[in-house]
Amino acid sequence: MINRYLNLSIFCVAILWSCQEAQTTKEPIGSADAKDSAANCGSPHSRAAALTKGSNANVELITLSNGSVVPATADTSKWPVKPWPHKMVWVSGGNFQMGGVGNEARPDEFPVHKVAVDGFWMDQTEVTNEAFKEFVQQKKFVTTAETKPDWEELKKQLPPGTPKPDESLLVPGALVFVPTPGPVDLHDNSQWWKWIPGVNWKHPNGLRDDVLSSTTLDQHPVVQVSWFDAVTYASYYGKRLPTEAEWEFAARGGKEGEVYGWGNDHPTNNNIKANIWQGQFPYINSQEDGFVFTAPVASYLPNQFGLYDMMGNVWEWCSDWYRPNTYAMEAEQMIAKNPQGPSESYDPQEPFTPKKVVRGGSFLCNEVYCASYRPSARMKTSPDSGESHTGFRCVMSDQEWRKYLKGKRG
Ligand SMILES: [Ca+2]
Ligand SMILES: [Ca+2]
Repeated sequence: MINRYLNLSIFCVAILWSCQEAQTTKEPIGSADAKDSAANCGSPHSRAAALTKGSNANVELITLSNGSVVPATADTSKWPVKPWPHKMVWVSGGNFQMGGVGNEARPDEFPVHKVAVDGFWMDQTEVTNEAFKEFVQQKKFVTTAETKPDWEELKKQLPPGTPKPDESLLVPGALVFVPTPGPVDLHDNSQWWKWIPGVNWKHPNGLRDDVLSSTTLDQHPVVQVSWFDAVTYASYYGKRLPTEAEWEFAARGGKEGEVYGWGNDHPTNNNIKANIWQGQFPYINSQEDGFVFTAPVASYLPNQFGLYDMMGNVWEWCSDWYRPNTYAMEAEQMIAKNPQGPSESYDPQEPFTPKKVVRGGSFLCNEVYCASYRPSARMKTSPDSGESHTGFRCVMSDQEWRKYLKGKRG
């Protein structure tokens, strides 16, 4: 994963792309295939296709009193007493083996170790644009991507001696995925990540998108939100971000020891379980799952806990700092109880940049590039970075829920 500024060369690219963006405001991007795909992004037709393809069909869903839609087989007998928070599900705590399963697991997912988490409420879906819109209007909130970068803060994340870029380049903006015209070296992600001035949650994929003036993207997950934005949103509603232990426990949906959130069967063009990338990354998206970019939340079946899109669609911020050896530290205990992560971040790939954990993969994940649509997959992003494939969802303990409810009732 990348940080807000990747490296200073991105600023030069930003200016170039800004010009291209201005000239092609109404034009799709990338290859011919990607152009068609971009035009279809988020259409009702795609949503229907996604819901009825492959083995997604034939699961009975029921609607609960708090608006949550869960599998009819979900066990709500252990949920706390009503009232339940709106569109959240109760994840009964327990012990589990946390860490990598299967051949796609990476070194930072090991050692597998025993973890215990207490029960908690979790948003059924990623936070939507509609919900974030309401929050922004109520709180008069301004996100990180809408503010001018502060060089004094930025330089702390860069190798000592890095020269300051020209002041004209230090403008609000964010990172956007842009399909490439053809095959590229997959080791260089700056080829498909572009810094675009003016991009933020209101214009998530480029200046042609306008979340505020249209309802088209209302049910899509909010993106281009920094970790700080996500924390502020969560606390406004008496919630918080999940720890990565809570997130992984929830993502497994009770299926311990299985590779994916839905079991062990590999995702294919005929086995559609989540919004990921099909085709040739990052230039041809064959969109068997119905979407090139984000999908409306809950376009695919939930796991057994009633949680949607824990795999794919957008990465989700967690509360923990990232370190590749977090699990080695936790494994020193017989059982790690409600682990909160390390006190400091360290990413050997970018040692000067503190990073928070993100989980679950996104619409960009595919088996060739990252295969992070797995409960155990870990990734990291600097907390000030908004990206077009990163969002979040919130959690709260039952005690936090009762406290919030009491406060609201005054
Ligand atoms: Ca997709
Ligand atoms: Ca997700």
